[in-house]
Amino acid sequence: MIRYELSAVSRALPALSRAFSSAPARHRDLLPTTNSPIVSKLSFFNSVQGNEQIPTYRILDGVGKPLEGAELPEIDEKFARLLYENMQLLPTLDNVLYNVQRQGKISFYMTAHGEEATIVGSAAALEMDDEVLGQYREMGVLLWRGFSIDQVMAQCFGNEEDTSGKGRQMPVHFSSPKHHFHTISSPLATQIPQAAGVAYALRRTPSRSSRSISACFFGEGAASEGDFHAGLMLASTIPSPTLFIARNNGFAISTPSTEQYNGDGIASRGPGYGIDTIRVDGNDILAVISAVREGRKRCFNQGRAVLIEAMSYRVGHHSTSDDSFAYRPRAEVEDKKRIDNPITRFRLFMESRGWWDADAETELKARLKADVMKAFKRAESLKRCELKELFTDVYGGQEPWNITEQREELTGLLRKYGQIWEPWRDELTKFRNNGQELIKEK
Ligand SMILES: Cc1ncc(C[n+]2csc(CCOP(=O)(O)OP(=O)(O)O)c2C)c(N)n1
Ligand SMILES: [Mg+2]
Repeated sequence: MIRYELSAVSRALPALSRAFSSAPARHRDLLPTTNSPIVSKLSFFNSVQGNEQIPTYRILDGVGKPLEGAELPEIDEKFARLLYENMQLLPTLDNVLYNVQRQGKISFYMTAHGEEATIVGSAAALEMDDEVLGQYREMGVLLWRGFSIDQVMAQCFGNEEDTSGKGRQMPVHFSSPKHHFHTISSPLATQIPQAAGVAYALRRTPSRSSRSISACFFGEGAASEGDFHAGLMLASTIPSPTLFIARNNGFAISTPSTEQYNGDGIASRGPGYGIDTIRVDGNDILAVISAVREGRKRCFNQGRAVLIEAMSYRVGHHSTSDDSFAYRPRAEVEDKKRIDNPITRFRLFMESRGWWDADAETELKARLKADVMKAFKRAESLKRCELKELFTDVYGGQEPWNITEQREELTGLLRKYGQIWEPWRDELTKFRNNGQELIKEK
């Protein structure tokens, strides 16, 4: 389906050895531990593509027109609408929740502005029960799988409907076993070796081995962590069907990607681990779908890891704790928003097929906004979990001594000050049963 660029990197290595083989004094001998051809010409190399950069696979141009010769993934009007609706839902939720954080109603938030095609396209190309290990910007995968707007709100508000963490996780640190979405954890790159382990477990589980892969999302900044190398090493040598999806959005908070590597992005590292690799235009949802579908297939066929580097630009601030205009020009961001907008590109494609028009756009935006506002108002009115939940199921099995000690200390303080000290009295009203179950506990 993907005719040329997909195997570009894997094909580059034979090309390199051909280059060496044309050297004048080539000997046929082999060293004991490698099949590497022996040459007598002193020559260093620093690229997997001769002297060129790894190409970027793309189907749609900047105005949503298919490139000449590009093969479109299988897609009909219904599926296209679903993709578009999911892409539009992300900024709708992001805009509301970003402002809700600014009003002090939630503690933190992270948007996915500019990465909608990478996230929704990947989600759409995976099977619903592929195990997903995300970094933190992948809420769109959950939404694609049926996680509701109410559930998003419950997690961000940490209210009593937050079944994933009972309000004990930071906002956007989602978790949903039902949706095969593993818990997001803040320390960067921890999900990368974990994903290799998950894939290994899948391979060893007969009911899953020929059906599911693990898909691991991470930023190009996280790829600077040692865990990136540990994860790729594991998934390529053990081996295990892990689809690594690097979201290269140009920044790790304020550090531009140019300061994070001296090589050719993240993709150049794949061949070092002997795994099939592709770089894809992360703002082209059709290219992302084709690359992820093919990458997933290769995970099965070869039983080992595949690496995809999706190129985009982080249009939003890193998080609500960041002001990106302190380290990048406002004009650059405005340009990227306009020129390479993943949502606009796909909308233009849909319009060219007669699948979308201005009326559909107006209707969708109004509907999504109304749905998000309704869920926000509802979430805001709900109580938090009963306070005693703070100490339940932190660990499996019997409650360890340190949790018992902390629970008893809080209970004692609440009995003493809970009703007489105003800040605590007010705070307790936000919990279900006003935290009384914990206070009454023996
Ligand atoms: C081990 C570790 N180091 C540093 C941080 C602080 N930190 C949080 S996000 C981030 C940037 C990550 O950038 P990237 O992986 O490119 O993802 P993006 O935010 O661009 O999606 C940093 C440095 C952290 N959470 N964990
Ligand atoms: Mg980044």
